[in-house]
Amino acid sequence: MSLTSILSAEAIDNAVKECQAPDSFCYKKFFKLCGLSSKTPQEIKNVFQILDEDNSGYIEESELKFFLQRFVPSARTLTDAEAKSFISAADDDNDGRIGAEGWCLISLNTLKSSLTTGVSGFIMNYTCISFVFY
Ligand SMILES: [Ca+2]
Ligand SMILES: [Ca+2]
Repeated sequence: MSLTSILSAEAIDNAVKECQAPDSFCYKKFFKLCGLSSKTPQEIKNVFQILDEDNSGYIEESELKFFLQRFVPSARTLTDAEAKSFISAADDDNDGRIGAEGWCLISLNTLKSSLTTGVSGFIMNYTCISFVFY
């Protein structure tokens, strides 16, 4: 499975172009532009598994540095500050790496903030958490 089988190549290009300048990366903006925040929990989980290159079950800082390059090989690496703030946004259990649950939550929270009611966001989160745990 590749990222372009889940997300459109055009949307990925746009998302990567938006954060070409060092320290301009914002995961919320990126997830929205590349279309990840409107994907199903299953697809979001698939993206997580692609990004977890060594199949450790976590996205570590060393993998996150190359986050943009996983989407577009010619993209830049994330700066230390970007990688750290990305991790801290998704690191709900403070172990310094992103687990599937944290990944799902930040992906769907991006969507929730763009909905007019919080109800569907809650249902989406609930579905996602159930999916991760069961
Ligand atoms: Ca990993
Ligand atoms: Ca964590």
